[in-house]
Amino acid sequence: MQTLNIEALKRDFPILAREVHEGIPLVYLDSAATSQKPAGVLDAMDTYYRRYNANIHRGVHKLAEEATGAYESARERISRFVNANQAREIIFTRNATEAINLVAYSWGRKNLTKGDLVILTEMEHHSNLVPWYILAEERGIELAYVPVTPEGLLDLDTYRMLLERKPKLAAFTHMSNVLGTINPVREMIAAAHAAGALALIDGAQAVPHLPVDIQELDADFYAFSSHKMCGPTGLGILYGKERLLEAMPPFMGGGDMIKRVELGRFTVNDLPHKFEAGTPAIAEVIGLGAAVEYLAEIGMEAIHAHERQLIQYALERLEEVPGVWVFGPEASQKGGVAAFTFDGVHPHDVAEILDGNGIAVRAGHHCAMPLHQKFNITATARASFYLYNDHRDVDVLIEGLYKVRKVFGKNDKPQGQAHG
Ligand code: 7TS
Repeated sequence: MQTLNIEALKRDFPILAREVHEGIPLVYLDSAATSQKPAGVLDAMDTYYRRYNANIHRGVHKLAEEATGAYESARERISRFVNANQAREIIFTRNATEAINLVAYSWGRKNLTKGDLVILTEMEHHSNLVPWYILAEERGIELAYVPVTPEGLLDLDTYRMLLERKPKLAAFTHMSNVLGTINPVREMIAAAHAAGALALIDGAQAVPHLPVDIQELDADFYAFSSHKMCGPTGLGILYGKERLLEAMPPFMGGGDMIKRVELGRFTVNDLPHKFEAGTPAIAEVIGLGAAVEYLAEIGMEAIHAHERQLIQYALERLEEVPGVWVFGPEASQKGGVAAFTFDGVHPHDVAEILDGNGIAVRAGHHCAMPLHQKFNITATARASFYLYNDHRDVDVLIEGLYKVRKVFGKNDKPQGQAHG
């Protein structure tokens, strides 16, 4: 496999050339929150607005025809990128959150009743917790959680025990946005199926970073977000198996999702339009089409391999910094995410000092409050990597963390003390 030329890749992303705080080069380590966008994506959206902006599926005029063609061919490309069986199984939503909500509202309300069990995990992002809490309150369904081990892995023995209780659905993340843990989703999906349950996968952190083959995984539902994979904001994707989507009632009503409307009644449109009410994010879909083309050309295997060696290097270097405690498993079991605490310094202060040095990291609970509670902390600072980061970016982060120590008067401690 070819190694990536990161210097050249960085040039694909115009924003990475900018400076912050008057002359400090930007080091962007917040891609788990949102990725930067390559020029090809910006150009694709710009061209749509400049050359063929029109609403889709409605007009017969030239621009409408071009816009519809570009929108639907982007769907085809996105479908191939994750190896869905067919493009009609790819539904466009606003984000991964809405994709999961779509399943909870449409599939959940049709198929779940009082006493039914849904399995979640302790490492979920709020967007794969709260929709199920809402449904539990409304329907009286029961929720159970696969625990996270101290190493930051899912406790699969407990998962198997919970499956013996014949749940209707197991919904879990492919990769944790805090621990970076890459879960054994193929095995977990197979186990769910053997127990008679469906499996919904939150792939918001996986699709941008790993080769994902939805048919090989045999996922029933799979949700992800455009903006974390070099695409624009305002666009999420729900993959669903055709027979499941066909049997589900619409999520929202309005234009495009109908075949015919009379006063007082309507007939539902075919997939995927049945779940895409109203004018969709046309430019964004076209932008994501360009993003997956860009990622596919570089190769997801190469991106994953690059991030794996980068996180390994980052974990080694973070261990050197006294007082830093990184959460999650070892590099071989995780993607490019390092969430950490810093003895005696609040994560927000860590992030602020790093920002002063041009380094963008995130601090807080990262929308995974139950996971932080599990580890008895309220917040972490998080550095997250993508294809455009390199060893130099890690080195700048480490230099920044030594500056944090200095600001907090920790220069005097001998190295190697109290780190995790
Ligand atoms: N699932 C996971 C695993 C995520 O990391 C995120 C966003 C979502 C779902 C929701 O995605 P959205 O596009 O619908 O917002 N995660 C983060 C994060 O870690 N920091 O900011 C957003």
